[in-house]
Amino acid sequence: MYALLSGLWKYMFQKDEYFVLILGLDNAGKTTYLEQTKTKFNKKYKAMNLSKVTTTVGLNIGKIDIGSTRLNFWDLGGQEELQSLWDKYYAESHAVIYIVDSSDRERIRESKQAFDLLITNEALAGVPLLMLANKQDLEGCMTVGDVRKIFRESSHLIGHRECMMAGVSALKGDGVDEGIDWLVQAVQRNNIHRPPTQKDITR
Ligand code: G3D
Ligand code: MG
Repeated sequence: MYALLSGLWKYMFQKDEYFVLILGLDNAGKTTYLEQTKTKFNKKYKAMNLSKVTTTVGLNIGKIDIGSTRLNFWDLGGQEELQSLWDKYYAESHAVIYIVDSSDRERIRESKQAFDLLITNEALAGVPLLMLANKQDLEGCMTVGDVRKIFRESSHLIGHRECMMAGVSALKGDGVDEGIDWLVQAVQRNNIHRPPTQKDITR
């Protein structure tokens, strides 16, 4: 009886909380992606005008609830001088979303370098990785296949983590739901290695 009641209590008032880092170069679309995700998954969230998103200097945070799972997002500034702050968050994170600007051929190598640095960091070992080739709405941008080809060179560094690459348009919202659905399942599958924290929900 106790087990049943405590199970019900947990179902109703507790959530499994996961922390998700949103990383990528500045201008990749991280903040737009976070805003779009909050808009899609939080019924009550009053969407900001996505064209008014400004450069992130510190940290943007956001959360969404999917069933009894809560995802907390940390959208960190991507400018070179801010990238050195990324690893302060690695140990506490359960997943990484890495965003690439598919329309920026000039900086794709720079993006791959930043990516290589983060996935070889020990503190992120085994953490699921969602890679997003963003701005797919722009004509003439690199396709998901193009971006995949470049990042495939890093496949030996990715190791034994779950990894998915998908095309999205953070601005239009295309592909956002599918990625988040995958991520929720991936962090749950990785529960043994990175257990969630339990959070009492008061609202
Ligand atoms: P960041 O947080 O990674 O630095 P932002 O990136 O979210 O601030 O976005 C940088 C610029 O890219 C913004 O344009 C934003 O509107 C644009 N952007 C983000 N995602 C998309 C997308 O999917 N498609 C298109 N076409 N543009 C996108 P501005 O002009 O405000 O600098
Ligand atoms: Mg930003």
